[in-house]
Amino acid sequence: MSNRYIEAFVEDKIGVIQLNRPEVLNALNRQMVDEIVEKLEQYDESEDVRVIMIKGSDRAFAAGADIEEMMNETPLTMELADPFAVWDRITLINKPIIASVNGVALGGGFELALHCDLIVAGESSKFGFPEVQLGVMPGAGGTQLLTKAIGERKALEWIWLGEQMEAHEALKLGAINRVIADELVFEESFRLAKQLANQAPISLRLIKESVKAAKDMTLTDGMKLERKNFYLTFASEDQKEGMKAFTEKRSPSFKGV
Ligand code: CO8
Repeated sequence: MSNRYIEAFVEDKIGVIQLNRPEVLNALNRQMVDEIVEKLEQYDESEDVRVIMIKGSDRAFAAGADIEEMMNETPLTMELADPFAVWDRITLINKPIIASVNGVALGGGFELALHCDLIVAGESSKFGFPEVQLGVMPGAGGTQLLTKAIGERKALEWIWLGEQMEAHEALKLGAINRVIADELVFEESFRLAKQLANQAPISLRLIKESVKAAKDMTLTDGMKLERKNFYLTFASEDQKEGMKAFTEKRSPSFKGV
């Protein structure tokens, strides 16, 4: 599939996806979501990529689902096409994903950011779920991911009111990771991505699996998974390299095997 609504490039082992539909503030139509998911999967498999970044434009990370595309749907057309099911594939990506947010991240745009592992945002960026004002509700994981991130009370208040929230407020609630001067967001996200790209890739992958599992597992099962994943790291050359480098008082060089 050739990409119409995104641009993509790899630099320093960082796979970047740039949402590119600025005339409608990166409103997410179905093809655009397909393109994003396919590129995420390509990066996840690529040996040239260790960390993935998703960015938008200065005005918008993404202003939500494409309202024009959606407005004439019926329950049956949606049930048959099941357009949001493709989002489940994002939860299967093993590599770290960083959302680099300038401008608005609303509705499906906020959901896309919440599907990322880390969110770095500009100081004037805004987050929210305006769906309630359209007579609908979040549909690509918003009620679940936001609630897991900030708890039921705050999530209900935010989604019920449908209001945009300032980045600093979102940071205080724990919905996002970092707030940066607007003009430095991409640079700082990229720096963070490079920091992660220097870590042992297998450790990053198993840490992601273990931390994500905490949402669904009992403590006992989660502890068991963590233990097994810890043991598994000892199958990697990077474990030998990491510990050897420590004893030799030098920086490790990790290969991802
Ligand atoms: N869909 C389609 N077009 C959009 C969208 C959108 N979500 N957002 C903005 N646009 C278009 C506008 O229609 C406008 O087009 P035109 O120039 O042709 O009139 C252009 O982008 C610029 O927008 P504005 O003129 O409105 O710019 P403002 O700076 O005045 O306002 C806002 C910016 C506040 C972001 C405003 O555009 C807005 O409120 N947008 C809609 C936000 C919204 O309601 N989002 C939720 C959509 S529903 C949803 O996301 C459901 C999620 C379900 C799962 C996700 C699946 C992908």
